[in-house]
Amino acid sequence: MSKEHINVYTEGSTGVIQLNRPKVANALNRKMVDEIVEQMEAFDRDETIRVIFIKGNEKAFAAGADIEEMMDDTPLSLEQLDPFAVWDRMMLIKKPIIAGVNGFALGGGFELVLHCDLIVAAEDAKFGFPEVNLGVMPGAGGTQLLTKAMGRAKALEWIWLGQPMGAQEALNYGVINRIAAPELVEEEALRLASQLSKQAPVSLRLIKEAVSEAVDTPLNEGLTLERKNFYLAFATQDQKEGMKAFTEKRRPSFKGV
Ligand code: CO8
Repeated sequence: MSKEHINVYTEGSTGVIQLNRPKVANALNRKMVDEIVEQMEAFDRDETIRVIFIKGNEKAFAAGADIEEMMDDTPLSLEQLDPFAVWDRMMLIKKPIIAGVNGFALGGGFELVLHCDLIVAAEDAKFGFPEVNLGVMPGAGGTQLLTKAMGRAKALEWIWLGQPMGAQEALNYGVINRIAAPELVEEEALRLASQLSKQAPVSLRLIKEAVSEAVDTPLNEGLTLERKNFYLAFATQDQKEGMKAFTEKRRPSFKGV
């Protein structure tokens, strides 16, 4: 199932994407981003998959966009290529996406992490936006997503200084979810995936949509969407099963319908 720049496999009902350009610290060239998003979309359509897990290797999650590929770009070539359209598609993935971060997640690599829903990182992982050191700035959502995650003052400081942030600091600011020993990151992420796999899939999708909406919309619009999704959950067999199981004092068995 693997492609040129990613390895793809499944662990139970978790679809795994491993970034695979180890010689360049998993630098993201455009083909690789296309492959990642196409695979996320394939997992999103696959009824046997409940959660998507994305990881790099022990040394690097991803060291950013491929600088060599990008260095001769011009405003016009970028406008014609529209390299960020594929990133917009990542925002439309409905299933939970977990990132497992060992080593560096820099620039576009950090932006890829910020597009995920839950982030498990090694205690020695490093996150950062070094673009300022290259005379550019984040372009795949970094200024917006980091600011929404940690607030303006700290986001501005980090993006301006271009220095990496440690995992503990990222955890303290609510940018990531969990820290683990480097060798246990994958285990922890897969445990989280397994827990999520047991939840009602339609509920998970509706919750993801509603929580994402909270970040971007005024409260009254977010509440309207939340209510609509709450009503919609009652159209599923899983709602009947979940509530019936509660009254029968047994564990529910969710089918995703
Ligand atoms: N692009 C291309 N090649 C890279 C990149 C990169 N981003 N990062 C590392 N490499 C290559 C190195 O050139 C080196 O290649 P070679 O062995 O042929 O010399 C190899 O990977 C290993 O790297 P190092 O020898 O430097 O390894 P170190 O362990 O000493 O350092 C670092 C690892 C800290 C990750 C270091 O390589 C580094 O600082 N890399 C650059 C990080 C960076 O500046 N990232 C931001 C890029 S710009 C960006 O992301 C813009 C985002 C907006 C668009 C997003 C679209 C995807």
